[in-house]
Amino acid sequence: MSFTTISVIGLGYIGLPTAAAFASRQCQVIGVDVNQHAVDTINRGEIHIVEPDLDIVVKTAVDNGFLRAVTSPVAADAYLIAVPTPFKGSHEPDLIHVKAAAESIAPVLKKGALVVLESTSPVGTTEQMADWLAALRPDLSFPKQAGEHADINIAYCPERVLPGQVMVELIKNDRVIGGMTATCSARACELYNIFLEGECVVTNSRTAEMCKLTENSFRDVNIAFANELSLICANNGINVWELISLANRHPRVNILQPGPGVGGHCIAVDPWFIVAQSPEHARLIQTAREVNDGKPLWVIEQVKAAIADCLSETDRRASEVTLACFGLSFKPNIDDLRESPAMNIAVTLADWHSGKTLTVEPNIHVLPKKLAANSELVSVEQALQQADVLVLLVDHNEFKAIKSEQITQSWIVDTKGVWC
Ligand code: SAJ
Repeated sequence: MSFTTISVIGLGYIGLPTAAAFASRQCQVIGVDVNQHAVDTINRGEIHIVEPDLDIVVKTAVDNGFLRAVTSPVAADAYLIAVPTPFKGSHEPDLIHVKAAAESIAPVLKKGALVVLESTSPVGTTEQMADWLAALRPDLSFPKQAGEHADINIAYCPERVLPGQVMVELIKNDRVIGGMTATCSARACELYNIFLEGECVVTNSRTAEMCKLTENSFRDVNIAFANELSLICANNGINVWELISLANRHPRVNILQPGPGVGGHCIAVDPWFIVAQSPEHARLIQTAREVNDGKPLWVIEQVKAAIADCLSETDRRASEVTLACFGLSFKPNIDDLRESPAMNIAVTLADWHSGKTLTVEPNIHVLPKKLAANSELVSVEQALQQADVLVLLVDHNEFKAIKSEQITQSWIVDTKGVWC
């Protein structure tokens, strides 16, 4: 095997599971992260993120000596870069972490090494990364200059795992491999085939970069279509969930589900990379982003209207009305509150409402700081007993299990179609 030691740069939601997958196949894996806390946690055989089944794979790998974490890179046969690519300013991609990763591995790169970029990236980033490495290591040859005979092989291979199912999808999903040369692709295939049960499908680096952006933009555009329908249906007195289930009976129609907006770190970000590079052509993709980003504001207006209705029908003051928000995470049955539209809606409502605000989130034990001052974390039962107005923001299993006779409230804003 041409890969004895594998280094994974960035030990987050993608890097750590990937490092653990290689280590579980008895490769020597060195994980690198600038976060000392993450490094210490992993070296104890524990994990600093939440992902089903990851803990046991990491523990076994560390206990058996196949995985260790460090804060700065050491020499390896292959490097996988899985660092964040956020956006900055007006939605332009920020490659600062990719650049820092390239700069950190450059001094330890040795002839024959393979460098794979996994981070979601705008088209051309892999070539840019190769240029950064080439500038720092003039003693080595790179694919752009030396083609198939380069000392260093470089490829792009996007991750496409679904949070919550990472340990299964990492192994089973097909991988798109975009090598800078045929040799680069072949070596990247050899690397992933160490643990992959899915297929490696080869293309060039630019197409592979665009493929990742396309997958998430496809989902965003389709969710935007569902969210737009939900606004149109609300105006016309139509239940959008019934409408979608009817339309989806057509053999060539498959509409996704509306919700309070699109959250997470991928689908709400990646389409902007296409827009930033092709603003004049990416009109549908940009509009979809705007539709999805606008949905939380519409939900907030719906809740304000429900409270106004409650006040006029019960002759009470706003301070006497109790509001309950069900769900904070960015999607069902997880505890991840980052980039969550549900969380933003709950915070805005708790700040705005002069009465009592309750929050139900079965996946957490303490409310985040920005909500703790204005809201109280309660159980499903307490919320159903005390609240006048119910707002369903996430379709957690616990909320789906509530029976219709348990709900006595007249004012309900249900963004996921669970109770209506
Ligand atoms: N959502 C809806 N309606 C739907 C489906 C999703 O409103 O019908 C919302 C969710 O509630 C959530 C957001 O969209 O707020 C994103 O959730 P998701 O489950 O669609 O996707 P992520 O962000 O967890 O993971 C996506 C996946 N991409 C695709 O399915 C094309 C995953 O495979 C990628 O690896 C991941 O992005 C990534 O890292 O890029």
